[in-house]
Amino acid sequence: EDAGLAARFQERVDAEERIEPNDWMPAAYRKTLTRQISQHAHSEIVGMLPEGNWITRAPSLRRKAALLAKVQDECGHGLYLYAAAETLGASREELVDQLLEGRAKYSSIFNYPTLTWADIGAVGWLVDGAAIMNQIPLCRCSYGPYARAMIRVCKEESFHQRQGYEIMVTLAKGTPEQKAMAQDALDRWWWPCLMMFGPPDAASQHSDQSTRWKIKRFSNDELRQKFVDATVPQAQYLGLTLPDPDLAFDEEAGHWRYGEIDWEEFKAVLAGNGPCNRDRLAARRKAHEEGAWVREAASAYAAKREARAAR
Ligand code: FAQ
Repeated sequence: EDAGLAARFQERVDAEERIEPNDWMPAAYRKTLTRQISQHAHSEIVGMLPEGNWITRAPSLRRKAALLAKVQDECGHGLYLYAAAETLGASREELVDQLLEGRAKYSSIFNYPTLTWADIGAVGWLVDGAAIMNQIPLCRCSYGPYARAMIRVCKEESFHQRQGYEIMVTLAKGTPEQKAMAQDALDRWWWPCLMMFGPPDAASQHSDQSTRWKIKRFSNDELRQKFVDATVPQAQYLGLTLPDPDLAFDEEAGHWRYGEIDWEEFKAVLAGNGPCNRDRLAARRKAHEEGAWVREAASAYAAKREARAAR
């Protein structure tokens, strides 16, 4: 690769200029962004499944309407993200195949089950809360199409987070049984949510380069800490207990210190052995197969239009 072009590219990044699809970029920048954006897209699409599980069982019409809107938003996010990845030269088919064949990663968090209605509250509050913490800085990512997609995505995620927190408030201020359901959901989702931010900084293989390229603005551990600091007071307001005996406020640093994360569990989930990995991929494969007729009809229509235009 041309050293002059690479140096000029880094100068543009350093000057906070946005890199656009037709601009020169290092092959490794294109590759890492394609990886991150496609993993992010897959997460949105697979992320529809745990919540989709509760649409038909939402406790009221109002709850159902909000959940339905949230899950549809996630589908929309997945589609803009695939489109952003396509601007880097990847094809949608190739990316979807990677997911369906189990060759692509998506967020570990979506491999956990939603066992009760309270899980919908916990997912909105914590999973969307974590997603926002990670995505707000991505609005300033050096790659223009990704940064711009994140602006709208973050606005929608903030509605999702409030939707979840409001469910938690209702349950936590409800009957003792409802409060116990909320506590149980928090107990099960808390640690997996901390894992969403990725491996600890020392083990994060992509961090240094992605930071230099201004894809990442904060490290995995920095974002995890911000999330813990923001979430502890929310749990206190709910009157719920975070399932971490080591959680303590460090007066000097002004941060909540948390206990050891079980990285073995994280690795197992990434290796395909989480509680729902197989179900999630099976559901996506089934949806893809059942949608074959739509793709065929769209292609046939496109071919017909093309033939008509050529006449
Ligand atoms: N799960 O070197 P690093 C949502 C992988 S939010 C699975 O630190 P990087 C909204 C990582 O990809 C969730 N894999 O990597 C929603 C890499 O693998 P590779 C999605 C993980 O990229 C809410 C390897 O480990 N959000 O969907 C995870 O610098 C509710 C080494 O890691 C995004 O994707 C994990 N938790 O930092 C939807 C945000 N963590 O490629 C529905 C964009 C790490 O070498 C309902 N992505 N890995 O094989 C990012 O910000 C970054 O990619 C990180 C990882 C921070 C996730």
